[in-house]
Amino acid sequence: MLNIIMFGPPGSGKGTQSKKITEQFGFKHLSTGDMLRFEMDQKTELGEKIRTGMDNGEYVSDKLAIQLIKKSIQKNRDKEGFVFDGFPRTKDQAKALDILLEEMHYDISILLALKVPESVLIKRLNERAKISGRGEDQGVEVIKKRLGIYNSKTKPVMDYYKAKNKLRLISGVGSVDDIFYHIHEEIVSLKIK
Ligand code: B4P
Repeated sequence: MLNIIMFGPPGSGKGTQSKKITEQFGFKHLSTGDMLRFEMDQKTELGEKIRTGMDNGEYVSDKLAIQLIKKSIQKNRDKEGFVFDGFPRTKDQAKALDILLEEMHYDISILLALKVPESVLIKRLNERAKISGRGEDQGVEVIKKRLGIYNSKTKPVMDYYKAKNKLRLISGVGSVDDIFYHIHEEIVSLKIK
């Protein structure tokens, strides 16, 4: 069983590349962003609370993110592997994920961190805003706030996996297929080991 974390700042292409990994290797794609958007679409009290925070560029609570991931892992125990997309976003989420996987005698195989310069991220998210209508992409101020939160809360998660020798850096600039080529190589080398 291989468990992969797709990591990177907002707009780095985590979702885009996770979908390609899933298509190619048949792992289960678990995106906390998608789970949160599903909750928002339900128009429940929880969904509206999530929307307000996300539209402001903020993260949801660790408690909620962990609860969503826990439910999805437990529902998909039979899968060959997971691609975690957008989770963990804090060190507390990383520790919680370790505990959840340990309970099933699994662990994280690798964290693939997409590196993209901030100017490119801002341009991509501005473009995505026109197509997706996502609240958190609307306006450079909100985008910059999200990048600030990423730098303070999420980037340190890389050290957590680096210490375990599981961090792999991947350039997230170039065509989607070229980036995937490097991701594919990393995953294949894990399968061979
Ligand atoms: P996510 O859904 O995870 O989305 P993201 O970080 O904004 O973008 P991603 O990196 O997936 O980029 P994408 O492939 O779409 O998070 C949304 C929000 O949910 C967060 O801000 C947060 O509030 C909340 N949330 C989620 N998980 C959480 C957690 N664990 N804890 C707390 N809060 C949580 O690519 C971006 C754009 O670039 C797309 O338009 C794409 O087409 C384009 N693109 C991709 N690759 C490209 C390439 N190579 N070249 C050119 N364009 C490219």
